[in-house]
Amino acid sequence: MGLRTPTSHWQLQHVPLNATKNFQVEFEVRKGPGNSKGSFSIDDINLSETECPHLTMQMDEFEKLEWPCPYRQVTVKMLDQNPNIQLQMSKERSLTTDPNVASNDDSSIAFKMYCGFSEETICDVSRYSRTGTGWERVQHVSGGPTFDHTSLPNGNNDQGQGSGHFMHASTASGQEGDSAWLQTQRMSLNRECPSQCLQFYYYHSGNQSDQLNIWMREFQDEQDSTGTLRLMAQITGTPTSHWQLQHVPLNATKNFQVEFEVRKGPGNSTGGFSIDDINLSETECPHLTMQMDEFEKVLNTTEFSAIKYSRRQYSREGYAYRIATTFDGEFFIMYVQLVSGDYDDQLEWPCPYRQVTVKMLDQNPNIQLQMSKERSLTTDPNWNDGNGTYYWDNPRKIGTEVTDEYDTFFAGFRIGWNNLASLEEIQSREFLKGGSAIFVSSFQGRTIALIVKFTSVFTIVETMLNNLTDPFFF
Ligand SMILES: [Ca+2]
Repeated sequence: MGLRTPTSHWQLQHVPLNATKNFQVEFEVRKGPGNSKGSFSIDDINLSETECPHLTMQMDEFEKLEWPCPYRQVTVKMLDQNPNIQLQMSKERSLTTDPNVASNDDSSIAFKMYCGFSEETICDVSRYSRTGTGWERVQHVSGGPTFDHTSLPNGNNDQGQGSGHFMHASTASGQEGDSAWLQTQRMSLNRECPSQCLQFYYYHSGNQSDQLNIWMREFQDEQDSTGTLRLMAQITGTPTSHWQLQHVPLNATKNFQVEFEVRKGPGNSTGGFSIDDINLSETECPHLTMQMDEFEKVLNTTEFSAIKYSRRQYSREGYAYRIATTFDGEFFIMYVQLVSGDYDDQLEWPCPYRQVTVKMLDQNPNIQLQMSKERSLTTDPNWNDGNGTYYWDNPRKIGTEVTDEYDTFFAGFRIGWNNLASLEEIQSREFLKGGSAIFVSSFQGRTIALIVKFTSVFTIVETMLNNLTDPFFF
């Protein structure tokens, strides 16, 4: 490629190479016929095995366009111009274009429903039960919870404001098998590739044999009043002492509604199930969630070196991994760690170019108002210690055997970000809510980047690709 127009600032330039054999890069400065008082200078060369941003490439053919632009993800990043792209820590925000949003609506993600049960109309959800008291809109329950989730305070103050409402289905009376149903309105699908995420908080103060079942009812057409019911998730077992975040991927292909069923088990109960802050959106659910209750107390009472691990989880392709967090006295540190799993012999090693994202969740009840702390990296299969150990290699080969409360497996290197957020930042928004912190992560295939050079002071980057960011390991 050729560069001609003189500049008054250093300019960022991307050049896609598409090499298929071993290669070298050469820079040639060739004097033209005109007079010159200066020269060409270059600095901060980065060469990486990633795709270049789109706007520097020739686009041979565009997709046929639809208007209003339907459900495309746009990410705007204010670029950290650290010369080494592996050390960049850019600030980034995303939205999904919603073709149904009118100009007086500032919704920013593909969105269907939020309900914190603050209004008596309870967001037009309907409830029925054949026996028992069914779902009730309440402010507290004697068996717990004492407060709703929406108005739980930030920080480590466990005392709620006590003003909010939630939905509760008691299992304290009645017979085994009694059930209470709560159903949303019928939702219509807007996008061709269906992927919806139901998110809500629940509190379980019943017997461990009681169940909260989450059903999805899909309808063939407008005339279909019965639909087809599918069980999407079941919560049962040990009661909780905090509101718990739950994600349920739905993947509906037809118009649908969500139904929450509380079914009484054989044991005695002094409470039941409660739900609050339901969000239903046309996005993929995060793959892995780690909730740490009484988080600030943990910070105040344990050694900083104590690392908390999530349970092992599988990516869609079958890579097993877990996330971990710790606090160094000033900053929160997040790690991702490949671990051995059931599909290791069918996978490519070292794990090539998969995007891993970890997020410390802003627990604002309405997901449209959240400003979460997020970091991503791309697994580089060539990254090694110089002595033949590849950091993203099969954990059975390079890892050590560990046992957590569920399983025994091999764990590879912990690779992470040492400044996810400061304690001050964590306390400033709703990262701690009722004393709980929540971390989510995803692990997926390579995605595509778009970069727009805007001015020489700020570089605005639209990207869906994140470069390896400040990795380190112990
Ligand atoms: Ca509420």
